[in-house]
Amino acid sequence: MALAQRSTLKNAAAQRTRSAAAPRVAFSSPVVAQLRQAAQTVRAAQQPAAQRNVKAQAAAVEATQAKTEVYNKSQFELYTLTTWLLQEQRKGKIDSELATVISSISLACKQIAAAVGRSGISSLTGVAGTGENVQGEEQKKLDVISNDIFCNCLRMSGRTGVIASEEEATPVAVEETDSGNYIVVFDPLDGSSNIDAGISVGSIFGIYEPSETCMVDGDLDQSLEACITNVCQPGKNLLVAGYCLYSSCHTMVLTIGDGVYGFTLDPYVGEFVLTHNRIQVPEVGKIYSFNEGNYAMWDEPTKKYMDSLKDPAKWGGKPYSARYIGSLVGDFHRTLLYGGIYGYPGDAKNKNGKLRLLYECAPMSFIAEQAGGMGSTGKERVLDIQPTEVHQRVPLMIGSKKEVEYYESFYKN
Ligand code: AFP
Repeated sequence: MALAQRSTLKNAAAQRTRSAAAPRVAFSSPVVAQLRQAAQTVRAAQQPAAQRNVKAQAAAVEATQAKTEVYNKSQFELYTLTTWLLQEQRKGKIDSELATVISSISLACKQIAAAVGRSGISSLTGVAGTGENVQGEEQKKLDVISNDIFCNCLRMSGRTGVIASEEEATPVAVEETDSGNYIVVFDPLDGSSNIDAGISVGSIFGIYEPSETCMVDGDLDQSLEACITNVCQPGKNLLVAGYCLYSSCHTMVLTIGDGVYGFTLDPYVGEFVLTHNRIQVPEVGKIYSFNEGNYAMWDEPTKKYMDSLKDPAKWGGKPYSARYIGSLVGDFHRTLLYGGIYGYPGDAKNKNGKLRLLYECAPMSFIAEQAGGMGSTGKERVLDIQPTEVHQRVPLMIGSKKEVEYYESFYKN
């Protein structure tokens, strides 16, 4: 496909200035004192034996201990996302190309975290003035900025061939010069209606291998169609899925199909650091996260299910607790760590609910399954659904295995 034609496929908005707080390294005083003491005792231990008095000899013993202690504590040892990716590469679980794509996404998330953190100060709150996106939702300034950041990082990685974003009407082919193999689907800033109140938001992404080439020389329509075919893959084909939660701390949760790992952004070092090793969602959890404002529009099985959760007689006097942020990444992250269920069912107005299959439900379901949980529409496994369109919506019930099964049971009876 000609370069000019490829360029017409892309629809990224103009790049905007970003500013980030300059990271500062700060050591707490007890740590400094400990290091000084260790250095003194090491110096004492290095003196020739004859010059040492009894006190110095005691210090020598202490020095060995102090050295060992400082080392064993490993208080300055950081197991970063980069280190983790290198280890997984060494184990043969991913190749360097895929590691590069994940790294470029982590860079995008760091940039978005900085933009979100400073949004109130840098006048990044409010609507973009670009009108509605393809979903019919008004774009916030940070929606546009986050989409730009994601597109730029992926393009510059040189390993991405096609990108599909919530904020783009159609999938975008990366220009030939920067193009690579992988297909990346993403929602750059989910929950952005929360942003002006400083409430948690997040980015969600999934990575696929192309199912066929997107390069159809000279024919723009055919190229676009090939891009759509490539992007419309069932979630069970995902190689990688993840999200980044921008909140009181910024956490990237990731699966490459072998367990789920969480990395928290260390603001002083500027790196995601491994903090959650092999996350397992509890099998049960008495927290539900649904927008109950839609209750009257739900179907009978969903209403009966919801009524049952609130019936104290059914649960030994203590019904389920409700928690709902209205930000999928935040609600899902809590569900993953504490257990329970997040649900966005279909209703009389929107029979497939609100959430998008490709870049919300499928990646989150892959993560849930990898953590021992489930992702279902209530009637079928989300990862088995073959998408028919890029922005397709499906109902989503996700979280603890037993809780999702309990929801499904209302459709079976
Ligand atoms: P926004 O990005 O427009 O805030 O939508 C967020 C979202 O897609 C998802 O993050 C929430 O779980 C869901 O919508 C909340 O929808 P309701 O406002 O209808 O509860």
